[in-house]
Amino acid sequence: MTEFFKGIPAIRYEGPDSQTEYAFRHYNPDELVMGKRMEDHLRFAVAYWHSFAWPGGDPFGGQTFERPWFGDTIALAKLKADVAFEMFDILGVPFYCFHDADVRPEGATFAESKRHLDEMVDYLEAKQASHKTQLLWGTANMTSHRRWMSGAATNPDPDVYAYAAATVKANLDATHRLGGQNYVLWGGREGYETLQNTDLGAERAHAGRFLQQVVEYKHKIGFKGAILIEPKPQEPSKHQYDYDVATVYGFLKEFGLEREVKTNIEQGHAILAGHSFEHEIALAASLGIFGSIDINRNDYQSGWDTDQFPNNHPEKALAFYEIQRAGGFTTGGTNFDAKVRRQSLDPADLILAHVGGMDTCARALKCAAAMLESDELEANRRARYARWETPAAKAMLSGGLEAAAARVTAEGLEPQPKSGRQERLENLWNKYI
Ligand code: XUL
Ligand code: CO
Repeated sequence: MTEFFKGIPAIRYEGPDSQTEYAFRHYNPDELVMGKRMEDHLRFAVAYWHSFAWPGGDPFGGQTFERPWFGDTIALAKLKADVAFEMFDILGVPFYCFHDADVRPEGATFAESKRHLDEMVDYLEAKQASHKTQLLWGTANMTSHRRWMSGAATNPDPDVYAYAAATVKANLDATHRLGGQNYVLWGGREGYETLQNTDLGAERAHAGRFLQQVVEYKHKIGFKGAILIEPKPQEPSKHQYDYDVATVYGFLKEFGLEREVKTNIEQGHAILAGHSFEHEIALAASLGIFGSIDINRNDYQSGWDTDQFPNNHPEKALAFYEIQRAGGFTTGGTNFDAKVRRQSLDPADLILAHVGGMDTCARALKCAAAMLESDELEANRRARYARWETPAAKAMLSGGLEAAAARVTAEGLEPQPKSGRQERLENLWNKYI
């Protein structure tokens, strides 16, 4: 045991009336929700980067956190892993996620970085063997180092494309070895700062071919997990090619990958794109590309990607409702791609941020499940579209425009508008919150 979380107990479910700070009030892993354990529904994951690698900087100031594992040696990377697994144990989370740069020191060359990654993958493999927590997804950090400043697969320099290929190959191999259930690609620098120096067509073509190569390699090594794209409209780039779910779907179709690649949807990114989180989830589900979620929210006023822990269960219930309507997670899960605020210096802050986030999601899941089980909302939705089940309506979709048009005079159609019942349905929803 390290000293870092000394004195902090393992968190247990104590129910909504618990007066203990270190307790779950809603997250009860074994409780059955719609016939399935809550832990198996939510599939929580801790993000290694924000909890253990982020120093607390913002655009106006640098590091605020002082962690005993900060530094660029393998010994410190192992200490970081020790502390990370201590936190996973305290929280009882089933999963974690990491980028290469979070778990290993950067080397002077690619070969040295790769040696460091291999050594840390050995270490993480041993940790996973002796702990409950397993890998939800792995990924590569192709945004932080200056070599990526003009993009990874979309870089104007083909040598950087090669470096990106080597980096993703190494990380996919590592994820495969650690039994990861997904591999995520988030293209923070796959976009542009100014169109005036950018060949947008070439960059998109390179990104498409790159993704095909990733999928080909996944099949070659027998990786059974899902490949996930994480949409985001901007930040750090002014414009990112994986703007939102709809844009990603068009991109996947263009490169023949819509049956191979799904999405990891982040609430904060949905907000930046001008959508709600539940819209992005519902759209991905309807397109057959829903994979996983990053549950961190943004501040609605600041307009930045603030990566805050969820603390608003009515809002999250809308998201979990769409996830449950879509049949729930398969390989995906609920990742806290969230960081404590830079003034939250204490080890306890890290633990309690996750406790609050897990409780918020658990409460949201229970509301969503109760609403679904009652069928009240779904019955209304079915009734609203019921006339599409009639033969005349179905025939219109298989026939042409003229046949559909002919119905108007042949049947003397004069459609009478009906209430959308929005306020009544919102009141209904509030009954379950
Ligand atoms: C950045 C972001 C990433 C991805 C993984 O906004 O969300 O941390 O989740 O690279
Ligand atoms: Co994310």
